[in-house]
Amino acid sequence: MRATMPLGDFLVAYLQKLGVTHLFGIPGDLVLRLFFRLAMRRGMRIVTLSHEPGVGFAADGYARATGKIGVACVTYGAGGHNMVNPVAGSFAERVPVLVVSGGPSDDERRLGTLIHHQAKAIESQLRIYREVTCAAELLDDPRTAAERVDAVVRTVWREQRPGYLEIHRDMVDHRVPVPSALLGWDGKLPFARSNDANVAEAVRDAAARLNAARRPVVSVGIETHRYKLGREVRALAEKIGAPVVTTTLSKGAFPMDHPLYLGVHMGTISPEPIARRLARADLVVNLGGMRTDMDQGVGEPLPPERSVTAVDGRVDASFHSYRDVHIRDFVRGLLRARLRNHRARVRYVNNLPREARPLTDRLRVADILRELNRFLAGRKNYAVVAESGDMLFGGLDVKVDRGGGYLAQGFYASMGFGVPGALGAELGTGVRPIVLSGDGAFQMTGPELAQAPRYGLHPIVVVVNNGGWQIFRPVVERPELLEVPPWPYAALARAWGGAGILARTVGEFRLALAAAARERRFVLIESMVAADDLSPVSRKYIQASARQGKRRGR
Ligand SMILES: Cc1ncc(C[n+]2csc(CCOP(=O)(O)OP(=O)(O)O)c2C)c(N)n1
Ligand SMILES: [Mg+2]
Repeated sequence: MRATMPLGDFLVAYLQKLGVTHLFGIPGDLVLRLFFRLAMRRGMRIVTLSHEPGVGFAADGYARATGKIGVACVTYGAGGHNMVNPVAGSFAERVPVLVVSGGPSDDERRLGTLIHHQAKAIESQLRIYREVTCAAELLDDPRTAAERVDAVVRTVWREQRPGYLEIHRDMVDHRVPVPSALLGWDGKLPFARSNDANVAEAVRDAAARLNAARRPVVSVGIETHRYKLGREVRALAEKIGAPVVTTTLSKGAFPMDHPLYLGVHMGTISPEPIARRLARADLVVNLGGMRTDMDQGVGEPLPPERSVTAVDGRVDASFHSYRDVHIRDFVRGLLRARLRNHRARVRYVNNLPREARPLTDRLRVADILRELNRFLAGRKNYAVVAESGDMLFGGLDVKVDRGGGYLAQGFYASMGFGVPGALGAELGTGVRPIVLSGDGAFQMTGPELAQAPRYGLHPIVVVVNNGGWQIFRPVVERPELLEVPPWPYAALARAWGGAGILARTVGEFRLALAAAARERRFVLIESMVAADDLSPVSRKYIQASARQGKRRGR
């Protein structure tokens, strides 16, 4: 970085300092100059996909998997508006994504006519993004532009939420002064600081409750993953010696092969042994889990007197609240505290029927999950990405050993995340993803798979073909409204430059996975199941949600 530089060059240099290796985007005339500035830099690759939702999900998947900021560059209006949904998902699930959008120049705006891609006002897009980001700026003043880039990115990092920068096309080559603090900057960004006295008191309070408890449970939430506390949380759980659960959103934030790991807790719709263990718990220590209806299984929240919750920069212990206590300082404080080890005996809850069915039997959802577990057991270097729909819940029964990673939109639950999210994750980490997707979700963004060969990516995509949006089948009166057209998924994969395999039986699915492991290209396994075959958790969830809807509707 130099004391003054063109804004476009500054942005690239800044992102490189942060260690960003890939940018995701689709160009347009209002962002063209910036786009090519970003793409010209050595050491930074620009990855183009077919549709902006794919771009947003890929940047999000990259950020989730690498722990770095995911950057998406789009054109103004048509492009920016197209990407609102993935960014809203990043906001809801605390993913640090930076959206960079182009826009019309000052001269164009002075013409007094509407400008192509504009919706209501030129500022509309900025206003929309303000709603789904933690910081959003239109960089229209060269004097402060660099400072504001830095401020937005620092907020993104501190809050682990998306940010937005709008750079109109006449600003890209404008020389801007670079704040002197950035000239010798090492590229590191700080997380939020806590109030030390509050931390000490929160830790004392929580430690006393933990030591007095007889059957505590530790719930590991998504903030621990975003704030890079994996090692510390593991050490803390071992020090407490209590069973550990995750939520749908944080699955993968605690190693699934750890002896203290019980499984995913979803309130009343959890698998029986997990629901029972939580019901019996006299204290639940929630480390970084947002309170969402998904985690409570469409049920009642945990009674405060039986919980300690550290999330969003505060700790609530029963009815006491401690402000300015960041999860990092809280976990580290507890690690230093004197804590009793409860020596709980924990058995990972496996919900799937253990017995493999005859290989010639027609494939069912449970077989897909069990065969996948069989495939993954002991293997390294596979990550699992679960799409919304039945697989969001079915995926909860998949066990990824050896820290392979697990990604899903476990709370915002937008369909379409799976394939592009996996492409972004693989680009960032090199770990081969296995995507679990319904046919409906695949019809939204699955065709981004055609991009995989260009980037040397080789995900394995399991498309569960049940003919429609079948998760709703148990609760609708007219199932024909849930149908989607029958795409030739396996044939499409072959046409797009990958391998396509059709699996109708248990044995065919097992062979397909084995073949996929040997294949260097991407692989799509079209897995035929009956329209009324759902994972047991989905069935419970959709029925509980429908009951909730009826109660509220009264
Ligand atoms: C973008 C988006 N639109 C709509 C929904 C509502 N929705 C949730 S699951 C689902 C159907 C999923 O169908 P499919 O992908 O085929 O999975 P299945 O449950 O049939 O296995 C829909 C429409 C959503 N979650 N996201
Ligand atoms: Mg389906």
